[in-house]
Amino acid sequence: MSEFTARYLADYQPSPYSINTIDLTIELDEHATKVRSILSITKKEESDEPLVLDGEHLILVSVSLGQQSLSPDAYQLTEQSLTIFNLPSEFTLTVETEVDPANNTALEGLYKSGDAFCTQCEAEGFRRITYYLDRPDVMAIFTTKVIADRAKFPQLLANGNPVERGELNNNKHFVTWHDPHPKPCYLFALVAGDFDLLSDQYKTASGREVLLEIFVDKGNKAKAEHAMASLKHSMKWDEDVFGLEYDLDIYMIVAVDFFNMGAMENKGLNVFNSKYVLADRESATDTDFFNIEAVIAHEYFHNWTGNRVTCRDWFQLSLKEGLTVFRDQQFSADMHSADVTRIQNVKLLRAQQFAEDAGPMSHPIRPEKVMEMNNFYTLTVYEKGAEVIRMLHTLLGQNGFRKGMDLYFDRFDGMAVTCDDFVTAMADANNRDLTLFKRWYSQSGTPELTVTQHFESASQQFTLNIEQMTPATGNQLEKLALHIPIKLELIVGEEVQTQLVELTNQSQQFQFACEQEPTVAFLCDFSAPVKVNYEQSTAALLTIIESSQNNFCVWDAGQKIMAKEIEQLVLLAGSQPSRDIERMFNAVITADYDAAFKALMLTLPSFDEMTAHISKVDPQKLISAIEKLSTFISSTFSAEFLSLYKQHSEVEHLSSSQQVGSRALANTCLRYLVKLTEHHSLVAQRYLQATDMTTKLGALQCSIKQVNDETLSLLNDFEQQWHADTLVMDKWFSLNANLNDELIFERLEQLMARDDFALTNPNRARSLIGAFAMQNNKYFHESSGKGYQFLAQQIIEMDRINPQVASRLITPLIQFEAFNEVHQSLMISQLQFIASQDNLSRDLVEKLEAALKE
Ligand code: B3K
Ligand code: ZN
Repeated sequence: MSEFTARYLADYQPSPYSINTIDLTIELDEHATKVRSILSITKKEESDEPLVLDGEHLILVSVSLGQQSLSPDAYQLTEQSLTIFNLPSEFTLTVETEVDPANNTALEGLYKSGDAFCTQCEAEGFRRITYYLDRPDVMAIFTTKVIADRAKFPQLLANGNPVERGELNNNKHFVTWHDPHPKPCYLFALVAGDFDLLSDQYKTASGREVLLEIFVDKGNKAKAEHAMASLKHSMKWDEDVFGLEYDLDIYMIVAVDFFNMGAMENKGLNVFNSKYVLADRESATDTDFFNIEAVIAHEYFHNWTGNRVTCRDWFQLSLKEGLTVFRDQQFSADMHSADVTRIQNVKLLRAQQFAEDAGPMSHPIRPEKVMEMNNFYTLTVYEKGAEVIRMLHTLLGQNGFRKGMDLYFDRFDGMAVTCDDFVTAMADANNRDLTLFKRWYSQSGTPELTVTQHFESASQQFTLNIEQMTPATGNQLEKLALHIPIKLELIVGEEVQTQLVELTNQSQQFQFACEQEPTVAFLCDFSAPVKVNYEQSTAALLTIIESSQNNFCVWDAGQKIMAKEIEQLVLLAGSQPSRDIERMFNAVITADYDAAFKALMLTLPSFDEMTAHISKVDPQKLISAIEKLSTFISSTFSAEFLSLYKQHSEVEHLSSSQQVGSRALANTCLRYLVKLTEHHSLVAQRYLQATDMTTKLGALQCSIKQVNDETLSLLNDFEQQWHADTLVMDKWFSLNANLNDELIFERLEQLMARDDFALTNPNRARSLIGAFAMQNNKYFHESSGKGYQFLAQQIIEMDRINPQVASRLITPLIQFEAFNEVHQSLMISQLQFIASQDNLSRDLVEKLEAALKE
């Protein structure tokens, strides 16, 4: 398959050239945009090495050295590069290129989103705009002159501050931007369009005024208010918690509909998927509001962790991403309930990252081998990376962590550095030896802890024996012991002792003085990204639910009871739910929790969380087991659910955060109630009465899982009301993709034939194809293999349009090892079918090779 080569961390070499300044002039045109780039370049030391500039999908118009235009025999041009020989120690190079933004469906480099022009350069998109040293350790000062038609593109934006603007011939105008901070080219951005603008101001702690601007499609200005408030909260939080201020006079965010991922932290000019900017009560859910705040914060926090201090090479991606995810998680925890936020982080990690780490693309948070960099913007680099930072925070404490961050910025501001540099700064600032801890950066796979306990009543000594083992992963067979911080509680009656122990060996014993044998709440706050095997009785788990002071452990104990039940139902055909589940639900339903936490306590582990738990599971058996358990719970507790539901359906009198909790809890109760025919009518009732999107969508989500005559008419009603709102229609497509109905495959075909469906729009494609493959487990894993076949066909088509999106869609197929043999072989045959196609992208080839390597 492979005509593509891999790159290795071990081969890193600094560039022999540095670029001091780059002056860009970009004259925008749909199909023939002209880019002139003037580079001032220095050779770092005397050598004959030629200058090799990266460039792809470019038309080269001219190259000049100083005033001298170079003839084609003075340079070498390939599909990927422009090489120039015999260069002096300092020189100016002018390169003119032409690109075709309107046909750029990969959405990398310069492209069109609707009527606007925008860019996406991370990881290696700048080379689709001009020839350049496209690597993060080459940092230059950028000046960008943008030229475009005045009427069609009244707003012309780039990084930094605007320094000049004026009128030109042919109804064109220009704006020149200057960014005083040297930066790698992946942080370059340009936007041109005709937007509505929401402006505001922020005064920094040191008293500087910063202009804040959010650009959105015409008519959407009011929907940017929440994003603006979130931005101001983020700026304040980073000053308060880390002493970090913003460093330019202007901060701009542009929302576009066509975007490969969530958002991008370009210096001073973030470009966002409109999904993470636009919201109002009628059209966005509570989760949307939460996510917008988190993504706005994430991109803002990158200004220090990513932009001021950046990555030496792309293998170090977690340096900025793990750290910035940790920062945004801490911010969300401070803005909302810390416990609920933490539980949501852990759910995502266990459901998705554990699967990635057990699958064929398993890699350490600092990968060592990469074929296509875009394939490594993963849950491992981001979410597990954030867990690794969190462990440092746990080991060093808040103050120690802050000291380490301060030293990191003192040492490395304005530089491109490595993960190792970061951990060393943490170690030096705290006088700690973190050598062993650094293994987290090079070892892949999810460690498993096996815990046993022993109590000696004569000596009143309690012993915990903890062993660690990381299973071999595709790229690594040998595993070493890791440094693992474990928070735990020893519970004896009313008394709760909190401990932090550090596991550094394969196997270790920890002793505690206790008058009686305690119940252990293990891994409080999920203090390490590990799996735990610890045989605890249901009675012990119920004690934790009752008495632990750590809400993560309270929640996790409930999850363990439910997971055990599901596992029994899967493994023992014909078995029935046990009394344990009744005891647990009794305790939880009557407990005095806040509503958001109660909703989590009442929610069963998901299909994805369970596949990480039961090896080689038959997906259909798993689905039936979850269904059986939830039906049992529904009928056993229907009266309780009904009364909770009623109590939490009236929310007007509550504070806004209480409303969020109540809506979540009412939706959770409704999901149980709808399993009973006598309560079906509640769904339409709730849908019709709802005035906010969380409630409306909650009702529809119940309806599509318990399909009846009403379901399609509710979906039609929703479509009628929202057909003009792109983001809400994405939700509608996802609802359809999740229909629990045998006709789903016909339905998918009909939906894809609609005028408002297009594979060129990533949000829309993900909302249908992605939602089907990742959420509609019953039909995606249908035993005939039809679901896999559907996905494979879409991936092949998508790959010709947008390789990055295709490569993300393939995730559920390559993780076949989680399932039983029948399903595995059906999945593998679809992967082989994809692999047999011609001209596959590097993105897909890398994953197919990993998945099919035997
Ligand atoms: N840094 C970007 C992600 C770029 C992805 C490139 N395929 C967004 C973020 O993590 O903040
Ligand atoms: Zn990021």
